[in-house]
Amino acid sequence: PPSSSGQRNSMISTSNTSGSKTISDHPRLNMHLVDQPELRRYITGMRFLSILLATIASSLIGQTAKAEKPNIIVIMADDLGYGDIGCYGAKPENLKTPNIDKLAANGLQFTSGYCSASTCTPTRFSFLTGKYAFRQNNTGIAPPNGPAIIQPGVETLPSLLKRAGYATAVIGKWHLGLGGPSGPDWNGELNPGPREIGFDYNYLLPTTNDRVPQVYVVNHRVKNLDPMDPLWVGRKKPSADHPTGLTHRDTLKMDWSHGHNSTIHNGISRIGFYTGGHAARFRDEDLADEWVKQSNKWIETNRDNPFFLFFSSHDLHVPRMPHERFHSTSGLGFRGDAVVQLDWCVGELVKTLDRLNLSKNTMIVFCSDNGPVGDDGYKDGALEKMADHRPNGPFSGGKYSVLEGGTRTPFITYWPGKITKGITSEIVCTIDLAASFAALTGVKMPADACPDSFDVMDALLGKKDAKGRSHLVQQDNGKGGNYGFRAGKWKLQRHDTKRKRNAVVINKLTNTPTPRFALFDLSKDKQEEKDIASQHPKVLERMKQRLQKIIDAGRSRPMN
Ligand code: NG6
Ligand code: CA
Repeated sequence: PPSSSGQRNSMISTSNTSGSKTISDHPRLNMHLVDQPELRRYITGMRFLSILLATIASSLIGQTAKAEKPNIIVIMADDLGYGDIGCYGAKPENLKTPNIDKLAANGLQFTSGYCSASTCTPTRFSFLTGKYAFRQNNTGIAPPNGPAIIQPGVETLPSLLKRAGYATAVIGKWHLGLGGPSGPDWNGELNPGPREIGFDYNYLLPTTNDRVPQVYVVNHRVKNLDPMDPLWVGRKKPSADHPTGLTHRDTLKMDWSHGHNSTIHNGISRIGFYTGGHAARFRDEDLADEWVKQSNKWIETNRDNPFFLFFSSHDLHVPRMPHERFHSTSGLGFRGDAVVQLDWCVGELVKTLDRLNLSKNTMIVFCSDNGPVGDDGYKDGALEKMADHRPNGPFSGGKYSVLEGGTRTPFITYWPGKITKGITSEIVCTIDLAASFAALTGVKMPADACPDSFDVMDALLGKKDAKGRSHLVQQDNGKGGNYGFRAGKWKLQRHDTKRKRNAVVINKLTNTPTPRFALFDLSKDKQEEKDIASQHPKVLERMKQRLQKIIDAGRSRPMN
């Protein structure tokens, strides 16, 4: 398991801005012996011109020398916990993740790498916009018919990268809504969507696979939709005889445990109802293969561009139904098998980069959208088969919680030859990728863009003495709920709504009452079990105020 202290040894050399003298320093232009007015005007004009040229030249040199344009792949796992990966402490007898471990061994592994929320939609919103999701309505877990959450015109990670000349794509789970205020027009144009906020191409699962419908959205359309069999998606049972997880429970190949008892597809009942679109429907088992296939194709097509691929895996979200060849490959049932499938995907993407000779010019970020969960609505044996596996590693809590396990997740950067290998305890978050990649690629960010995204690129590259963030707000779901606030070793919990410690994760089902504010010292208490607020009233007060200030200010990225 990784040590908590950073251990970086060598420094990465990046090309430096040119310190050469500008042409206005040339001695010949500094003559002062000329008397003739014409010649003087001429010289003054020349001097002005030369200064102008020098300024342009130096700014151009500065930009090209500083900006690097590697290909970028962000692999975001779904519901993957800190302890679910070999290099983060998963025991091999439970789970083997050789491909992800290889990324870490040849890259940089973060022990304080975070996503910004403990559910999917808010983390993804923040990852793309660089803005804390608690600042905006409508950022809680998106329903099947939810409209686009990120509005066209908002600066996003892909829109910034497009300005740097990148080809951009998202392949995989979306869960950020599609269409105008009335929601997606499933049989027509699904607009706005990813293409309106900076992606050139999308190949999506619209929400989550436990929500209807099970169809791919390619650019603005449902793929393979037969107009004679239109797709209908709704919240109410469409007819009295429509089979559901309640009426046809005995036909299910995976039973539900809570919710998830509406329309049945592929032997699994879901959240929400749908009819039609039969030719467009996919099998759960084929999702990962399809996304790898489409990603490989897209990478190959764009091999000569700088490209940005958001590979948005559905593993290990429920329903956990990996391809048959992965069944029983972990010791942990479907949940573990889905991790093995995820690891396979990572291996395939790396293979493609190697095959196309792109590895040395591609930076990969591997991360998760929230912490782990055991039973998330299906009886897939996750809890029963957990044995001594600890999906949240040394932390407590997981998905839905502001405890560390909710947002502290695997976070690995990989760029052969560029990243200083090792393990680091610097704090970084998926919300920082927008500002960090903008800085790397030399794109200037408008002052009001990505208000909570910090440029931590040097820390992501493992540069010597580079610092990550000094503080981070963690949240559970949507606007105004519960917060975690980490600053150094201190962690403040603020419960505005639930007033419960939500640790319904994994082995123990604790949902105990909590005070509105609680304070923990993470250096001694990773589990956040000992509230020391009363011993440290000044720290408590300072932390409360800092958090409130960040909430009120509407931004936390310094103006520059
Ligand atoms: C919850 C679902 C859960 C999961 C989650 C979203 C029920 C009872 N629970 O409402 O199964 O779908 O939403 O997960 O329906 S997330 O990772 O996309 O945020
Ligand atoms: Ca998730």
